[in-house]
Amino acid sequence: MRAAIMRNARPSKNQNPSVIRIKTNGNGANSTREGYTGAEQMSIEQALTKTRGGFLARLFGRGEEKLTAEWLDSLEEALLRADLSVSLVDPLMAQLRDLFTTGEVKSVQKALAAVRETLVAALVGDTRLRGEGQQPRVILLVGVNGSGKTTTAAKLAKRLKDSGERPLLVAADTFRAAATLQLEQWAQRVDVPIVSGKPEGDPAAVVFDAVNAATARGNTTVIADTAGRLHTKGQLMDELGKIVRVTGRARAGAPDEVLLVLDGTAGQNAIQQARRFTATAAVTGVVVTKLDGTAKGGSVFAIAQELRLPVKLLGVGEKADDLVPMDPTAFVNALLPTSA
Ligand SMILES: Nc1nc2c(ncn2[C@@H]2O[C@H](COP(=O)(O)OP(=O)(O)O)[C@@H](O)[C@H]2O)c(=O)[nH]1
Ligand SMILES: [Mg+2]
Repeated sequence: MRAAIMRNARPSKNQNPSVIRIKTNGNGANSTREGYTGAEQMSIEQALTKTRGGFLARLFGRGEEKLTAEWLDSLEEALLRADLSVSLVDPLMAQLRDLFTTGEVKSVQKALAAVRETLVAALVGDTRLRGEGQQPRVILLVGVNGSGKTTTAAKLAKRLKDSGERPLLVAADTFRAAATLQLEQWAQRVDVPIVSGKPEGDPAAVVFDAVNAATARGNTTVIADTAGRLHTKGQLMDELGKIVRVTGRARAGAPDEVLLVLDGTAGQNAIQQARRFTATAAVTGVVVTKLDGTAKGGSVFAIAQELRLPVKLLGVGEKADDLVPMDPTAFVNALLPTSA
């Protein structure tokens, strides 16, 4: 009963160790980004190098201050090539061209500030992890094979451990022995305890047992890695629904988060598969991985907009520390730097 009540309460801003807040000077354009650690800031800027370098950087390299119709054309092209969705870019460009025509926006700098503002607003929702204070908090990772679930589970466990939590990993992919082994190796590497299911066992039962184990052992957050499944395979999708239901029997209101892990190199294609997952598993947030390997980092905005879900975490490499929380302003500033 208590858990059910707490689930509806909004987590307090200051209690969440994984909350990253940044200070802005009011217009959002010149954030000091004090909320990110130096390493996180470097990670996100580095990860977006390809997206930025491909097309967006050209917009900054000209030393051009006065806004021109040609500059607006190249802006539009650059945004679309970075895989921002047409549904986001079209109204933004229409508005900018209006402001240009009426003379309200005369400089490149002002135009870019408007772009940044729109992009920050496009990253909808609360990007903090839910379930803070639950005992234990339960996070399920879902998605297709190869999207980065197992790696993300390990990275997230490390982040939480580094922030003073006591995470517990769960290998709920009982279909493939290799999958369990992979997470066990990660668990060892990041030095976090793990509960593994028996081969061919019922994944829902594994998560159920793990939540009970966490309650008994005092683990603060349970992170369950589930089997990769094709969004087109009905049976496996049903099983995901079962995992979610059974988890709720181990702790009322659980899972607190069902994070859909999407491969950032798939760009906007990831949105199609995502829809099947959101229909089945009450997805609460998104992790976009492999941002370091793509020039399509703009798809993060398309994903957030089209799915109306917050992108909460970003995978920026293959190592244990290569996971950063989403901070909309810092993310946008890394994509569209405030100076060349
Ligand atoms: N470059 C890069 N590779 C990643 C990232 N996340 C995962 N990977 C790689 O993607 C591959 C699939 O990851 P895995 O976690 O096994 O995916 P799963 O099948 O969804 O569990 C592995 O080779 C990972 O190292 C990331 O953020 N950046
Ligand atoms: Mg896996």
